[in-house]
Amino acid sequence: MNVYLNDIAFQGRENETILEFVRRNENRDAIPTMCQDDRLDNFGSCRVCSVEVAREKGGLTKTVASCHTPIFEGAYIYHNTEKIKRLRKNILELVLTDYPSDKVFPDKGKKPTEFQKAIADIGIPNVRYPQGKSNFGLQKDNSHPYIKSDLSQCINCYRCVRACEEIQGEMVLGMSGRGFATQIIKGFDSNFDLSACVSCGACVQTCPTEALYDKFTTKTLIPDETIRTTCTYCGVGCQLDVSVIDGEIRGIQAPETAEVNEGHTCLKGRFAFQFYNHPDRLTDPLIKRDGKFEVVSWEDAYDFMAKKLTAVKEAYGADSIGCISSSRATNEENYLMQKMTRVALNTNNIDGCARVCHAPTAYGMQKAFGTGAATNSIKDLGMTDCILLFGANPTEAHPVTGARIKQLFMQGITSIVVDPVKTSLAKLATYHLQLRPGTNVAILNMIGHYIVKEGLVKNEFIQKFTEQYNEFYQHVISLDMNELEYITGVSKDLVKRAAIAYASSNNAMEFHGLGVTEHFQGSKTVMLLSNLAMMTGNIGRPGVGLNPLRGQNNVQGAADMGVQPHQGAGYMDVNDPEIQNYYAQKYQIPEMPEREGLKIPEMLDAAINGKFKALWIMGEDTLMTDPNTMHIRKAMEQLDILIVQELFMSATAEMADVVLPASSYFEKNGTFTNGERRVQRVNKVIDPIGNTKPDGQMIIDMMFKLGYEQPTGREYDAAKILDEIADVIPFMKGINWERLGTNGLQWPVLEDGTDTQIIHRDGNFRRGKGKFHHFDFEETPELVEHRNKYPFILTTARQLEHYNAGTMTRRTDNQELSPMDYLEVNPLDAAEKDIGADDKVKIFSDRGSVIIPVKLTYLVKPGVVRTTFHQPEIFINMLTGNVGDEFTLTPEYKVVAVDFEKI
Ligand SMILES: Nc1nc2c(c(=O)[nH]1)N[C@H]1C(S)=C(S)[C@@H](COP(=O)(O)OP(=O)(O)OC[C@H]3O[C@@H](n4cnc5c(=O)[nH]c(N)nc54)[C@H](O)[C@@H]3O)O[C@H]1N2
Ligand SMILES: Nc1nc2c(c(=O)[nH]1)N[C@H]1C(S)=C(S)[C@@H](COP(=O)(O)OP(=O)(O)OC[C@H]3O[C@@H](n4cnc5c(=O)[nH]c(N)nc54)[C@H](O)[C@@H]3O)O[C@H]1N2
Ligand SMILES: [Mo]
Repeated sequence: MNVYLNDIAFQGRENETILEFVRRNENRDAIPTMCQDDRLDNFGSCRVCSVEVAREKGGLTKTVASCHTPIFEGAYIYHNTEKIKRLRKNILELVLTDYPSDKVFPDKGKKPTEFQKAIADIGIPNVRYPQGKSNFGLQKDNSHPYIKSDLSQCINCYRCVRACEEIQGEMVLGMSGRGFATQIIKGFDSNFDLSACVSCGACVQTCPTEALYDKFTTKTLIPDETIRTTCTYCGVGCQLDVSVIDGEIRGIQAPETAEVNEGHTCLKGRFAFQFYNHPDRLTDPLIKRDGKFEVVSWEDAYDFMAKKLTAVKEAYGADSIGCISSSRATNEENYLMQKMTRVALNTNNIDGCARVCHAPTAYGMQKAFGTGAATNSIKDLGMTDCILLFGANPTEAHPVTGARIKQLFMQGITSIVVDPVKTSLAKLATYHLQLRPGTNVAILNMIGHYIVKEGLVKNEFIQKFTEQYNEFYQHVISLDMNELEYITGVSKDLVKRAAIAYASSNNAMEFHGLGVTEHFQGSKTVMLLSNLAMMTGNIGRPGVGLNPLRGQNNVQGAADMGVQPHQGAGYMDVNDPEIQNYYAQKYQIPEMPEREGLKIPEMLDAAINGKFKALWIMGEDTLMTDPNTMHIRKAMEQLDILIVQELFMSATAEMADVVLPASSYFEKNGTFTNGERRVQRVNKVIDPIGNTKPDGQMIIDMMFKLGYEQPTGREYDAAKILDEIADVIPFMKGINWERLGTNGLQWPVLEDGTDTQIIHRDGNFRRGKGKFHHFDFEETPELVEHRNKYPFILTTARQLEHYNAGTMTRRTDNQELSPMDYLEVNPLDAAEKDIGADDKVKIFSDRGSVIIPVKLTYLVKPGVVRTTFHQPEIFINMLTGNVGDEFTLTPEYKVVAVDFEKI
């Protein structure tokens, strides 16, 4: 398309607006804007971006808002004529009439806001009108710990209102009043604290003035440096721009160029960074002597550990030692940790948090497809027309992905939520199957049955690319729907309609979470979810697939690196002698340990049985987050040595004999792999706090003490270790530090650097053919054994503000936003037990009891109670039990037989 800009011809692009065209061909500042933001729908209200357009050279011109006017063939655009300059000045004059005169220029030492920049670009007009705005000089809203407002600076551009709705999917911000009285409101009020704000900060980031700003005044800082890194919290893997002044972190923004988060992030990524220099940070190595921690030098700590570990190995054998690695740490550190365990401690006893999390996903998907990772990418949400969200709550746990899903739900996409809780997405879904916790296999058998019965299967795909469909077919077709309706508590008619909706969509995407995996039948559920995708041909192309919402920032990476007792780096079977040779050669050692290692619960059981003597934990608060606290405590007490690498004196660190102070992710280099297999750089932002070291450095130091010389040298150098990883793991062959650039690469990455957005494409399953499995529903032993005495089902999950053990988020203002874990109870159950809204209850299971405040809510059905596990004051895992997934031993945190009473 030929389009002329100031009479010079340029090529226009399909669907481009005049603003985009001019900015692309001239520069970003060519046209000033106020109400426009690339991430928002065009609004065209301020008209500062006006330009003149003619149909032919010298023809009559029309003045249009460039942000929402498309280019057309042969258009003649003039964006800086005298007429346009006058118009812009007139508009600006009107806006400035009601804008504080002392905010026209940036404050001393501050960066200009977008509006101040526009004022400078347009030129300051004479203001001829009297002030009219009624909220001038209104009190500032200081009610939210992070987000502040000063509405006298508001220019009514609506960007915050649109960002709240279009980016986050909340409708907290709005405009109220008319004429001069028009003003931003938060919920029904003028303050944030009583609103339903989720604190994502999108409004602050888009606001072109400081009408909305954050506690850290991030927008107007002039940093010494802005360093891009990857968020430390969940598996979405947001990119963050961290501003540093004088070696201190002063604020975080979400870069618009980030492929993963496109200029958005949640309150943890944006605001919850103050933990990094909190006075509670561990700064020196500690050794416990006579029950008390003493500060020691690194050398003394290492010597002590080496001596103890060697003694344990000599007395009880290498397999009496084990390590738990950290999904919070980098790939390079996880790689080193598993390598040290295998080459220097000579055991396969290495495990990680996937054990208590998504291990069934990895296991089940490997069985069905051959690879245990998400098949598609998050951006495929733009290409799907049906979302099945099964046992996941992404608006709390994966907020940026959750916000995208919420947008689609609000736009009316076919949506099915399977969850015992009426989550915020369940409320918006076309179908919400509110099943009894623990009955996933039953409901998936119902869904399978109806799809088969309605003839909605893709026979050609099944014939060509899969095996054992017939056995599955015979199984589901013969099931009794009335019985399963009774078991699940969900009407069979509703299940049928949801099944038909899923199977008759063109492209259906499945997402799942811990509501699937943290169950007795967790791995089986994953295999049945895989069946659904295969039987309807919803796999191997854009907009479909099976997409586990992986939890921790680097849980995918930790497993890739070999943090598993049965598979080494790159998922190769440690029991296979050929594989053992492969690793021995790569690691330059004579031989690898032969026997598959112990999983975390097996290590702990072995400790209680006196066979396991040394545990080394890097970045996991095992005592707080593993199930059945008293059992874990007992196991830890039996150990000869417990080593913990931590940022803080966590509950687990308190139990340790040696505590090694670790540098946080801000203080080191490396990579994290997000839930869509994307390996992204973690860039060091500041120097290590106190006397801390990166985990990778500690491990290299200890490898050396234990007699293994790491070939990349004595320094933890992430780029060099990444090269070693690329040499060992075939699907990471083409990865190196330089190539990762700013948006990372999704594995498999070929030698030439080509990466992969979708795996198992076109029926090419990694394992050859996709495999169907079939199972009967089985009641968990937890309920079979205990429900008579403990008739309620407790299910535990997460909340937006806090992250797992809460060691980090509790040391930020997030604690002010959410100070406590609550037990959510249905009002009918509460009434029966005479429990009121402000009461506390004692809740007990076969393992123990805790005291917890209640919250009455219809979000849970009668008979089910729910809570989170973030606050050590409550320590909810005192109640959880030892039942786990049959194949992976992943604990059943989601079904606990309990009872409770008012105290
Ligand atoms: N804010 C925040 N974000 C986090 C975390 C955090 O602690 N805080 N943790 C991170 C980690 S480690 C992980 S693994 C992810 C987890 O993220 P999610 O998988 O979303 O985790 P949960 O909230 O524990 O559980 C998900 C849902 O499963 C439902 N559920 C419970 N029982 C059943 C059942 O029997 N069937 C079905 N279908 N559903 C059930 C619950 O009601 C809940 O809504 O989040 C990550 N992100
Ligand atoms: N009841 C109940 N319990 C649960 C769950 C549930 O749903 N219900 N979910 C389970 C799940 S899915 C998971 S993944 C686990 C999570 O359990 P954990 O892995 O124990 O949880 P985190 O809080 O992420 O703990 C990681 C620890 O690492 C530290 N840390 C952070 N960064 C670094 C670093 O760079 N280096 C080092 N050395 N340390 C660091 C933090 O201070 C923190 O104490 O909890 C499980 N527990
Ligand atoms: Mo997790």
